[in-house]
Amino acid sequence: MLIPSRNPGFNHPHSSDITPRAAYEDRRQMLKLLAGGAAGAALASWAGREAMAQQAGAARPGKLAVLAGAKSGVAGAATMEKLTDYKDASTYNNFYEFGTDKADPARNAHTLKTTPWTVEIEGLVKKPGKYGIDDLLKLSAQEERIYRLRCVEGWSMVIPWVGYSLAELIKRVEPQGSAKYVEFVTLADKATMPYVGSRVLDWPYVEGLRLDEAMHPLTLLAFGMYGEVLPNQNGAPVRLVVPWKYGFKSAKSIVKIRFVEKEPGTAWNKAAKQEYGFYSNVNPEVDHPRWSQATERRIGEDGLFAKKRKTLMFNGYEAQVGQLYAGMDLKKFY
Ligand SMILES: Nc1nc2c(c(=O)[nH]1)N[C@H]1C(S)=C(S)[C@@H](COP(=O)(O)O)O[C@H]1N2
Ligand SMILES: [Mo]
Repeated sequence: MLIPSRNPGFNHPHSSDITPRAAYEDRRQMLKLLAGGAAGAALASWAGREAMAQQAGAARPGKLAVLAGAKSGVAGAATMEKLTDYKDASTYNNFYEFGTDKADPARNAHTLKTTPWTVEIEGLVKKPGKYGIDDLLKLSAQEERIYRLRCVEGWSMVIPWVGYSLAELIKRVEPQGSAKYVEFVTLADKATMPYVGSRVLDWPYVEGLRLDEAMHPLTLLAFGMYGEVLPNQNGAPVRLVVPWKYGFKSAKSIVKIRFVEKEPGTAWNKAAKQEYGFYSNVNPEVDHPRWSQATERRIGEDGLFAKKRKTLMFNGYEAQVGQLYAGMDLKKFY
């Protein structure tokens, strides 16, 4: 099994180095040394992904300059899982502002204007304010972290995200004692987002976390993936990645982070309350009302007719996040 570390305390699955191209070279070196077994398979996948990345080269958005010199870490167990090809991760997306088909965001999101960009911090904090995207990028050292993203629809990917723990930002703005939840508001711009205004969802797309979930070190404020800035369709210039929750909790293209006392409404909960709860932890034991959540299909690896792989409790991050839900009835708080 490949799941995160059993270490006491906390240990992210992040990469051994971060300078974009060099990181991949380093990892390939490391994996060569380990060649054979799982490491051999992983090496093959890295090589394959690199080849794919080269083919897709023209469409790539460019390097995340701020990554150079970012702090290094230790490769976690999750890095042994095959990475999803960049091409799949950037062409099979959910970003309803740009359409409801998986191919729509890659086709349509070129209109998203990511500069200038500001993220407003408001609500129950001692230091509210506006952060330009560059200041936000520099607020803390960037890391590469390889996280699974598991969509409620039953597919998953493994993506090397780049960013830092949201907790770094939260500590900076000093939540007041009354702040219990964090609400994430994303861009809703009719001029550049063709589906904003359509009736599929109530716009803007909003999401929320309990303050302790938002503060958990696994919760990533992401600016890049595969060592480069996020493609628009993946939520440029800044998004959340909450790896133990269904993909829809990972809000894209965030413009506001608001600290509140009461549980905030969320886009999918408003759209279909019985189907999508506030918590939305990945849980193979709690079915979606219309389908099972026990298995998943890994994009790019598991063909449509292949046997599906088992979905793991909290998407495999139970050792790290299980404690957040101790004593809660997860069927009730789905
Ligand atoms: N603003 C916004 N964020 C969003 C969505 C969306 O439609 N709008 N879709 C969510 C869903 S359902 C998933 S599965 C993930 C997909 O992220 P990815 O395209 O980078 O894989 O983004 C989430 N964040
Ligand atoms: Mo999703």
